[in-house]
Amino acid sequence: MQTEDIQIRIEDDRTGLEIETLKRAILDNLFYIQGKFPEIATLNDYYMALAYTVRDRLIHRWLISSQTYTKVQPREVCYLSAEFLMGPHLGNNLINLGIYDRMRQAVQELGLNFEALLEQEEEPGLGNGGLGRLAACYLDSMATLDIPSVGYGIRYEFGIFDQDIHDGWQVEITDKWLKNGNPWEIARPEWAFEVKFGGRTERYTDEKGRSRVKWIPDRMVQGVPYDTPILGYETSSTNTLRLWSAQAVESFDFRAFNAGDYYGAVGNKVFSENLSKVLYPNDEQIQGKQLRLEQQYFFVSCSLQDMIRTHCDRRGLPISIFHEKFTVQLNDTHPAIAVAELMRLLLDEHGIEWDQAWHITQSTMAYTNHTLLPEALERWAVGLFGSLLPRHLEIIYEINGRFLNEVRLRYPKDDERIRRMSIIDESGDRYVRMANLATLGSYSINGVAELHTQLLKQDVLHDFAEMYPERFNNKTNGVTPRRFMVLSNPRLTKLITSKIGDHWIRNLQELRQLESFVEDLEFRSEWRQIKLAIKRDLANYIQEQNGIEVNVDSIFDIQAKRFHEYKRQHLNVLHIITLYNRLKANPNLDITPRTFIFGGKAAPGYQMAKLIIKLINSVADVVNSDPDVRDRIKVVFLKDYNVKFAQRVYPAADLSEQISTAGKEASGTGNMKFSMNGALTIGTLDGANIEIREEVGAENFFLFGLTASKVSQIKAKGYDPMQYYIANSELKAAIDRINSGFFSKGDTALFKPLVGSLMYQDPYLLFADYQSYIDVQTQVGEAYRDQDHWTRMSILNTARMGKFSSDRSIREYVKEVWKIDPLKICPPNEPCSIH
Ligand code: B1N
Repeated sequence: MQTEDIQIRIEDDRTGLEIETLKRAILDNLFYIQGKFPEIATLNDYYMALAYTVRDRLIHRWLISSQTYTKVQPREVCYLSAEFLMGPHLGNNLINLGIYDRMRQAVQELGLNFEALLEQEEEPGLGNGGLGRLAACYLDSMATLDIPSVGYGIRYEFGIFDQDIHDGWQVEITDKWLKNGNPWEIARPEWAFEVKFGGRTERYTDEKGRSRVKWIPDRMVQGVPYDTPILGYETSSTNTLRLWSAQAVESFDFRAFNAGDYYGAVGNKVFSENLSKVLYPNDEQIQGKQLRLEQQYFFVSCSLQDMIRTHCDRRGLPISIFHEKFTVQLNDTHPAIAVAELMRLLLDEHGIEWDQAWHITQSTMAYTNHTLLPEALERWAVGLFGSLLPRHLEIIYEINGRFLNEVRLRYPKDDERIRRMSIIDESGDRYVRMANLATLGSYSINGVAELHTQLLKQDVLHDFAEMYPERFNNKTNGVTPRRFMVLSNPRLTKLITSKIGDHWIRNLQELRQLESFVEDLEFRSEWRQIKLAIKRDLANYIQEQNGIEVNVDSIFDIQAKRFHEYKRQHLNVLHIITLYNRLKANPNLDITPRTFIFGGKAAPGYQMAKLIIKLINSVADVVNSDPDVRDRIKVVFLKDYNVKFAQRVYPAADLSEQISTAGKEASGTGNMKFSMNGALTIGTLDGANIEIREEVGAENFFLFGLTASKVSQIKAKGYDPMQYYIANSELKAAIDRINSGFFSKGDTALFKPLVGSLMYQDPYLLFADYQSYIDVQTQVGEAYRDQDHWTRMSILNTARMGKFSSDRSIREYVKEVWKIDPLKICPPNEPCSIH
């Protein structure tokens, strides 16, 4: 059938947007999909019926989009990421469809609780933190900007663990997000691919007399794609998130079975299905586990095979122009094996010569680096790598050999440089350096904030930046205002829209117009009342969750992010203990009341991070029940921080804690979400904080601490935290308080590892930044007393955050990296002459 002949023109219960149609559709889906009648339907049945009602409306746009792509054959971007932290789909899809309020009314007219139905959705937590959530924001912006794109990743059966707190300690619980079914995905078993592992390679001569290589694996797995539609805001463009699920390959199974090896056959099934079982919950500290490399190769191979099939089979285009039609963005080095895999597919499966294959590969890949932390730089032991991917190791050696020859020509007799630039680290046990592979195989390499890109060029990839300066560029991160303002902060959205219209939602720079309302007394009062109402909601949640009563007039001082020593949650704790000590010494001290709120997960194997969580909870127990404190400070640890919960937290903050050691946080994205919602930031000159401060103005930002260059200077000189401890009586008192067992019921051993690390190493310079942090926190407390002035600063933060929309980031990628044209998709049921 000719695609031009297909007309999707239906106006019925699956497409209509009128309230009556929506109501009918929900009941219809309850009946025919859930197989329930209203009297016995559960909340989840209604959620599913509602979700299918929304999905039906997406599918129409999705199929039109995919038909258009098939017809127009545009250049496409494939965003390869081991993590997509999507968060709940329902609310976001309603916003993007433009039917949020209408659907709420439809649901209410059916006698159902709309908020409860939204709450019912299990979030797909297929990511650790910022990196995975960035991928999700970018999918939203690519669809919104009509950029043909696919997100490729892994359909983990278990996402990031749920966090519980027992006796102050983090306890991990398996995340069974699929238990009630996932209405947003469609399995496509007919489009599965096979992925090979292990075995050996063999040389042979093909029919044209050329020497070729064949890979004879010893295991095989099937990747089945599960597709989720990604609709843009106020557009019909609907792209695909395609996640691969691992399954046993039948034929492979049977071979062992026929030979009588029943256990071997079942073993292969177990191996296969383990592949996509669970997300590695470590952010920024790699473990070098074989299963992780298997996961990476699995989804990369499926994704590249999928692109090639679309290109060659579906579109009938020659493989030689693959890079003209596809560009691949590598989300950190997790998918960096794509460089070797595309080479293998081109050389071994398509019989292309090396030079052309390398040209295609290098014109296809682009690499985003997300961290400079040495413990997060991926490297694989050569032995492990070769036993799992023998052919890829050969290809990597060949890439490396040719590359190092070039380096030798360019920098004769510079053996040190050769050693540093080699893809293979040979300084001890041999490792494959994935950052070097990704960099060499890519036409573009970018960092995620100005400072980060600068440090990347100066430090980790210095030699590469010197040799190929034109390939390096910065793309400061951004976040989607649809989820992180419109959906999560409806009150503020309504106020803003009443003043400046709603164009800011797709063009965030228009928030600047709010500046002209800063002098408007009425506006400031409304702004303040909204913040207060949101804080009340969070206070109720805290009461429910933790049984702690908090004062909504106190400063809501929030640090919500993964736990890591470089993020310095324990510096925040030192401030709390300092205030506590002051109150103990002087119970009548007049301080601005504060509620310290923490949220975040620690990697299950990261003992120090877990101990910091325990410390927060221990300090909370003491402070919250000490009559001397008289409610002037409260400490709250909210468990199980995830996207759903984050949406509740950002709008409620007065103060956003962005206090990483300068030079360590590549960008941060929570910093943007807080500030957009009118929180003020207390922060270091790190990551995107620097650019946020530039935008909102130094007078609307609480800056403290050492700069990145000062940090490296101090470290180079030999940093001695003990000197700060001795010289600073308040710092000493805070540390001694922990050491004495005061927060641990007399147990002086409990926090020893933490206190010891600070006193004798302090790798993240908490002691060096302590006094500056305390001083600026004092200024925060004073500033908050002038509510009117604080409100002005809050408004100006929101008004000046336009730069940090992920739409801006994606526009930059489109123009400077991908060079893709937008492609408008016709709205359903409308005559349309775009193509
Ligand atoms: O990526 C975010 C940045 O905003 C953050 O500053 C950065 O810390 C974060 C290994 C990572 N970098 N590296 C990771 C995640 C998982 C994993 O297994 C590393 N996450 C970041 C978005 O650019």
